[in-house]
Amino acid sequence: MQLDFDLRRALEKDEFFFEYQPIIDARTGRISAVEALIRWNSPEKGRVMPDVFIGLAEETGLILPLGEWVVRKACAKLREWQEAGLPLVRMCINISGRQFMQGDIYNVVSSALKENGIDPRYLELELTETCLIQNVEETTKKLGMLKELNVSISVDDFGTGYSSLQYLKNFPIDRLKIDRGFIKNAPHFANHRAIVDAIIGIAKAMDLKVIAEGVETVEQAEFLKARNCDGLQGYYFYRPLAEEPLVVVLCSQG
Ligand code: G
Ligand code: G
Ligand code: MN
Ligand code: NA
Repeated sequence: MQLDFDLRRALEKDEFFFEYQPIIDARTGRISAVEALIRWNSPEKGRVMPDVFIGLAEETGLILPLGEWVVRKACAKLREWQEAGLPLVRMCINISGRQFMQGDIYNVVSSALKENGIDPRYLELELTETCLIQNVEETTKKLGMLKELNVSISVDDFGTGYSSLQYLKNFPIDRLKIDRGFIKNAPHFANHRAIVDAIIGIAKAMDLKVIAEGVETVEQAEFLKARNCDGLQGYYFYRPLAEEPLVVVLCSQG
C-alpha cells in the first residue's frame, strides 16, 4: 500500500516532527506541561496530521518503530531544552494501544530516559481508556513497571471508553484527561455538565489530577475552574505550537 510505504520511508528520512500544545495549571494560569503531537512533513503532501496515518500505522505495525521514535524524540527534545537553559515542564506523549500492548514500552522508555539523562518526572505517557482495559492483568503489570521508572501516566480521552472504577483504583495512574466531547457541551447542557462534574469528583476522590481537553471558550474555562479542575488544555489557551513559538512562550513565563 502506497501510504504505508511512504510512512516507512518518512521514518527513515526523519520527516516526522512534533507540535506542542501547552496545558495550563488552572490555579496559577501557568503552563505546567506540553503535549507533543506528531506531524509528518511530507515532501509531496506537505504537513500531514496524525489522524491520517496513526490508524494505518497501528494496522500495519509501523506504530512500533514510529512510537519508539516518539518516545526517543520527546526525551531528546527535553534534553535539548534543558541544555539550552529553558524552564522545563512535563512533556506528555501519546502512546497508542498496540504500542502499549505489543511493544516493549518499558525498555523503550527507560533507555530513552537514560540515554538523554532525563528526570523521569518530566515525561508523561498518555494512554487511552480503551487501551488500558483490553487486558487488565497485562496492563497492571506494564503500568507497574513504568511507574517504577517514575514517569507519569495519564488516561487520555477519559469518559469515552467503558471503564469500571475498579480498574482505575488498581492502576497506578496520575491524571485523567476528560475527553473534549464532554467539555464542548458542558456549560450549556445539563447532562454533559453532570458528566464533567462526576469525572472531576471521581478524580478527586481517587486522588488523581484531572485535566480538561478541548477548552475553546472563556465560559468553559470558568466553568472548569469553578469545579476545581486541575489542568486546562485547548484552543482557548493555545493551539498546538511549533517548537520556536513554544520556546518563546516558555521563556516568557520564566
Ligand atoms: O494532533 P492532533 O490534534 O491532530 O491529534 C489527532 C490524534 O492523533 C489524537 O488522538 C492524538 O492523540 C493522536 N496523536 C498525536 N500525536 C501522536 C503520537 O505521537 N502518537 C500517537 N500514538 N498518537 C498521536
Ligand atoms: O486524543 P488527544 O487528546 O491526544 O487529541 C489531541 C487532539 O486534540 C489534537 O488533534 C489537537 O489538535 C486537538 N485539540 C486540542 N485542543 C483542541 C480544542 O480546543 N478543540 C478541538 N476541537 N480540538 C483540540
Ligand atoms: Mn492526548
Ligand atoms: Na484526548
